[in-house]
Amino acid sequence: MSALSADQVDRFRRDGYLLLENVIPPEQLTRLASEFEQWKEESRAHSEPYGVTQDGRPRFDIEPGHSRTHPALRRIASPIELSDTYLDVMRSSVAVDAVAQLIGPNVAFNHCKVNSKLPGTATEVRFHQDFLFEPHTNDDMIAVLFFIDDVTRANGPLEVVPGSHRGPLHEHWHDGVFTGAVGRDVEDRARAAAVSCPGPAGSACLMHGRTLHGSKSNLTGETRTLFICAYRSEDCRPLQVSHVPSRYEGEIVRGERTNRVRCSDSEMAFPEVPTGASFFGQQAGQG
Ligand SMILES: O=C(O)CCC(=O)C(=O)O
Repeated sequence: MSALSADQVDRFRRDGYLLLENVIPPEQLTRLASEFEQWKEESRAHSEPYGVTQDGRPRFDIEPGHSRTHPALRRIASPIELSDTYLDVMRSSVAVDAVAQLIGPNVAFNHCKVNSKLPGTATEVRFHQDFLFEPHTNDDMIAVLFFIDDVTRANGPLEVVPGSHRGPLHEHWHDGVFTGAVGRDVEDRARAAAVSCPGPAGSACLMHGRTLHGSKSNLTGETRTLFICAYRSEDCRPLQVSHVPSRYEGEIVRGERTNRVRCSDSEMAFPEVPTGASFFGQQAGQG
C-alpha cells in the first residue's frame, strides 16, 4: 500500500509541504523524548557549545543565556551518531516511505539534527530555503520534521510559504556575507504569505528543499523539539561538503544505488556557501 494518497501527493506538489499525523509510534516517541530530556539534563553541566561532530565542530549548541538552572540546548547535530532510536527513525519511519513516493524510488539520507526551543528561549529562525545551504545537482530534496512534542501556534511552529518551492531561489548573501536568510524585502512578503504547521507530537511535516520557511521563538512554557532529517533522490548529488556532516551521509534508505547523476533542466544558481555557515547562528536560518 502507498504511504500517501493521490490527494496528499497532489497537495505536496502544489504546496511544497505536507503534514502527516501519527507517524511515530507511541513507544518510539517516548524514547525519542526521554533521550532528548537526558541530553537536556547533561547540557546543564556546560557553559559553551560542546561535543564534537565529524568535522570537529560542537555537536551540542546552546543559546546565549543558557545556565545550569535555565538550560537552553537548542541544537544537536547528527544525533543518529549517538542514538539507535534516532537512527531507527531516520531509516525506518513511514515518513521515509512517503519521501520515496514523492522523489524516489531511490532515496539517500543527507543529514539530520535536533532543533529544540525550550521554554523561555529566544531562538527564532529567519526565512530561508534549505537548498541554498546545500546546493545539489537537482532539487529532489525533502526534509522531514518529526514532532517530538506537540507543536502549537504559540511555541514556535514551522512557518512555510505554500507554493514557494515552485518559485525562485532567493539570495542568501547580503553585503558579501552568507546570512542563511533571505533579504528583508523577501522576508516581509514571506511573513505575509506564510502559514504555520502545528500538530500533535508524533506528526511529521514533509518539506521540499526549495520551500521558503522560518519560525518564531517559543512564547510558552512548553518545549518544542523537532528531529529533522533531510533526504535526496539518489540521482541528486551534493555540490559541496555537507553543512551537517554525518557518517551516514549518502546511505540509501529506500530503493537502490544506481550511481546515475541527473542534473536539473531548469537554470539554478549554485552560490558558494562556506561550510557550516550560520549553522550555529542564533537568528539566521539553519538550512
Ligand atoms: O526549527 C525550526 O523551527 C525550523 C527549522 C529549519 O528551518 C531548518 O532546519 O531549516
